[in-house]
Amino acid sequence: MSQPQSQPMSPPFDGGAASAAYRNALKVIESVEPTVAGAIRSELADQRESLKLIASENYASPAVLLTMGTWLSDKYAEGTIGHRFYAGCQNIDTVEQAAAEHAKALFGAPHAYVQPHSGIDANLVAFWAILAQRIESPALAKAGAKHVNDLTAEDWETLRRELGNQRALGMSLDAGGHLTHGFRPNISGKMFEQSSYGTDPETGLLDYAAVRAAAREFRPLILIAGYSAYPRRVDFAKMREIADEVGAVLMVDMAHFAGLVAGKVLTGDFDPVPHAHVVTTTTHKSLRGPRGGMVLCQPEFADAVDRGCPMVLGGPLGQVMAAKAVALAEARQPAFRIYAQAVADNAVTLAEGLAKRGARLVTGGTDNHLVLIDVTSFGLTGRQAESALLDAGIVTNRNAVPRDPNGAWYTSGVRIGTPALTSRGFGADDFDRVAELIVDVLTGTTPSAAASGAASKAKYSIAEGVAAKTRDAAGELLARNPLYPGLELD
Ligand code: DSN
Repeated sequence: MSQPQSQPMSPPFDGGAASAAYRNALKVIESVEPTVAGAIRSELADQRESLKLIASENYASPAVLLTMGTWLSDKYAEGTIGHRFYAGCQNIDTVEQAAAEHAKALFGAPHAYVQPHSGIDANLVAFWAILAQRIESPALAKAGAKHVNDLTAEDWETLRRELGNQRALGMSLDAGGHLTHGFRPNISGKMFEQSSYGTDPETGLLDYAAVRAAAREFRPLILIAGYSAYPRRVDFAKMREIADEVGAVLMVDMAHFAGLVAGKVLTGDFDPVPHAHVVTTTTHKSLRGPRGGMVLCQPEFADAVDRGCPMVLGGPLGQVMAAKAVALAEARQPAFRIYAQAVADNAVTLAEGLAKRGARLVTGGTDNHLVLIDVTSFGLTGRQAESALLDAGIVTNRNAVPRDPNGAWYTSGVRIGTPALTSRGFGADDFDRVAELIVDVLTGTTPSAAASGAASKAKYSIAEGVAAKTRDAAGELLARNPLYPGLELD
């Protein structure tokens, strides 16, 4: 018998139907590889039993998850809608078109490309599209050639040098920028000469005058905005003004806050879509879709973006594009706006709950979905804090803070976000209690006196009983806000 959905912040689903679907699916998987079936069961139990505060994670709906387990996976479909390198792609065309149309309508974007397999892939597509539109096309026109294969050896050599000699300006990693925004360990840092803008040392906030000064001096081809650990809104109208002033393309990576854009929490100057030339995102974070990426762009970049596969992407994943269509359809429902507002409101409650109990927060608070605690105020490194919280059933991730003395591995911060627990139905009182539990654990944790060298940044001990008491309290919160209520595997 189907059970009513009691999870206010998630799309409604029929618990009985979902239970039957997963029980049968697990039976089929178990008959071939029981280890995998066991891990699938165990992952659901783990997710149900922990306070998931990783800012980049969420819980997709059963409709989204089930869409991925289908034979749309078995089709090759390189190319784009209606222009494939393989025959028989009509159903892939249908799902790709549906996802693209939903994305355009949801975000008010002139063009959407839904093939990227991840955020890194989306950024790579964007980089190459910008290079193609701004560097390659003019070079072809100058040489009177239609295609790169028509260039002389000399013109080809010149073009390759130009493609490899461009500049990108992005937010520095310790200020909350992302590795794929031109940093050396990532391919983007090898493609571009990179420079960074940071945040104000006093306030921790983006300093637009400093961004303008950096852009004027560095003259990048691409000004990259967006972040994965900055707890504030960004004024994209201002970023576009800066880009225009220096003739740069404004690319915004909204992977973290796409759900807040979709849910109209970030609007006007804070909505990147009307201001940026190209916007990239993942689909699985605050947007609550399947694991994957997407590019939105102005019409002038559409042709180049649509060449993402096979330019830098392997064959599109039909089952994931279909799941993106389902998730985007969910995000177009009025309920998603309520969810997105709750994500932002809950982040404020969490920040206030932490701050009033003595935690030091980067920028002093939040106006998006995440909070960054500077755990040196508890005498800990990010690594120690992350591990101690995990011992107590609270899943977070360590993260650098601006000008971090402990570097990117041990770090001085812990990043926490509200999208996942808000999907479970956590409200203001719950998040205030979560703040209390986090502070209890951090206050009860001390660096290990016995450790020396690098180990002194990793080892810690927790006061007797704190982890167990926190687990019990977390268990109560989780029981009040069940994950996928009505979905039973046995
Ligand atoms: N891994 C994502 C995050 O946690 O922010 C971004 O790459």
